[in-house]
Amino acid sequence: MEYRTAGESHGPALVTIVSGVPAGLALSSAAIDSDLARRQGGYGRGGRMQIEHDRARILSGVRFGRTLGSPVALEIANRDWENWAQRMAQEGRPPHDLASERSPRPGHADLVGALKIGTQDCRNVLERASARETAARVAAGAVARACLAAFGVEVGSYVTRIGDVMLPAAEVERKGGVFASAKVESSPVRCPHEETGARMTAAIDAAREAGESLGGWFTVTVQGLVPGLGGYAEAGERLTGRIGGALLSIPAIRGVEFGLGFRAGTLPGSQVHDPIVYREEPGAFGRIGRARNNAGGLEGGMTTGEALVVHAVMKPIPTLMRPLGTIDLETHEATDASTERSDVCAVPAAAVVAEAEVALVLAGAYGDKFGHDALDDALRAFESYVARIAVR
Ligand code: EPS
Repeated sequence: MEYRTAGESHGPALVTIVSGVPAGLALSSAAIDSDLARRQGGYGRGGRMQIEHDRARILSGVRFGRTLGSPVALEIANRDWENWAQRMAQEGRPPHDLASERSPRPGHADLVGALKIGTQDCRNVLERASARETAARVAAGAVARACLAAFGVEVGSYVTRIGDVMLPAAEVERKGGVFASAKVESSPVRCPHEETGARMTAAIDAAREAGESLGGWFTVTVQGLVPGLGGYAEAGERLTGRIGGALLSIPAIRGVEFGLGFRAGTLPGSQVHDPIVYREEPGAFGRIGRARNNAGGLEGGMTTGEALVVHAVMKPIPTLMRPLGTIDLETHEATDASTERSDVCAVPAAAVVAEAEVALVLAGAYGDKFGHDALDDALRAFESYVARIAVR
C-alpha cells in the first residue's frame, strides 16, 4: 500500500492519498480517528496537542462504508491554522520581521533545508519538515491496519526507553517481546511496566525543567503474520529493507533493529538462529514453527510466521528551550537557535507512527502475495495458501 502526504504544520490541513487499497474493505473515519488520537497522546507533548483534535475526513475511495479499490484521500484539518493565517498566508507579503525565522535549530531540517531551497526564512522548510506531517501517515496507516485486520493481523507498539530510563530486559523476555495492548494503551508513555513508566514521566518532567528534550527506544510488534510475505529473490522484495526504510523515513528515527538486533553480531550462530520444530499442536499456519524468535519474525527478507518484532531509536526533539548556538542566516552572527513551542519528548507518538509505517508495508505485502483488486479474492487466495502450507 503506497501513500503520499501534503500539508504544512500550520497550514489549513494535512492530506494523504493512499493507493493499492483493495475494494470491499470496511472503512470508517472513526477507525482512523482512534489511531489519530493515539498519536496525539503521550506524556511530554507540547501545547499544540491541546489545540488539535485530529479527525480524518474521507474525501474519496469509500462508498456505503466500503472501499471502492480507488485511491483513498484523507484530510486532517489543522485547528491551529486560524492562529497562523497571516504568517502562513498563500498570498501577499510576509507581515512580520523575519529575524526570528533565520536562526536554524541544530538537529532539525532548518539549516540544510534552507540551503537546499535557497531561502533565509527557515519557516519555508520547517513547516513541512515538522513531525506534524506524521498525523497524515497515521491516517494512511489506519487504512492499512483495517486491511491487515481482515487477515487476522494485529499491530502494536511499546516504549522501552526514554532518556536513561529503560524497561528491564527481563520484563521484555518474560513476555516474549509482546505485551497486551491494554497495558500499553493505559500508560502515559506506552510503557507496559508501570514502575518504569513512572520513572519515564519523571525523566520527562526533569527534562522540561532543564529546558531539555529526550529521545528513546520503542518496539513495534505484529502478530498473526502468515509465513512467506515479502521475498528472497529480488532486493526490493525483502521486507527487512522495506520495513527498515519505512521506519527510517519517520522524522528523528536514527536506527532500526530486528529481533535480537545488534546483539546478533556479538553471539555465535547457534545462539542466534531459531531452531525449526514440528509442533504437537498446530498453530494458525500449521505445525512447523520455531523454538524461539531471535529473528524477530523475518528470515531471508520474508515473514517466518512468528511475531514481527522491530525496534527503533528516536533522537531527542531538536527544539530546545535552552537553545544551542547557531548563526543568523543573514548577518552570520552567532546567536541562539530559535525556540518555538514544541514537545519535550515524542517517543510514545513516534511508536504509533511506526505502527502505521509497518502496517502500510505489510498490507502492501499481503496485496502482492494475494491480490490488490478485491479483498474477497485476496482472502480466498490467502485461505488456499494457508491450507497448502498447513499440511506440509
Ligand atoms: C507535532 C506538532 C508540532 C510539534 C511537534 C509535532 O506542533 P507545533 O510546532 O505547532 O508546536 O508539537 O513537532 C516537532 C516535534 C518538530 O520537531 O517539528 C505533531 O502534530 O506531532
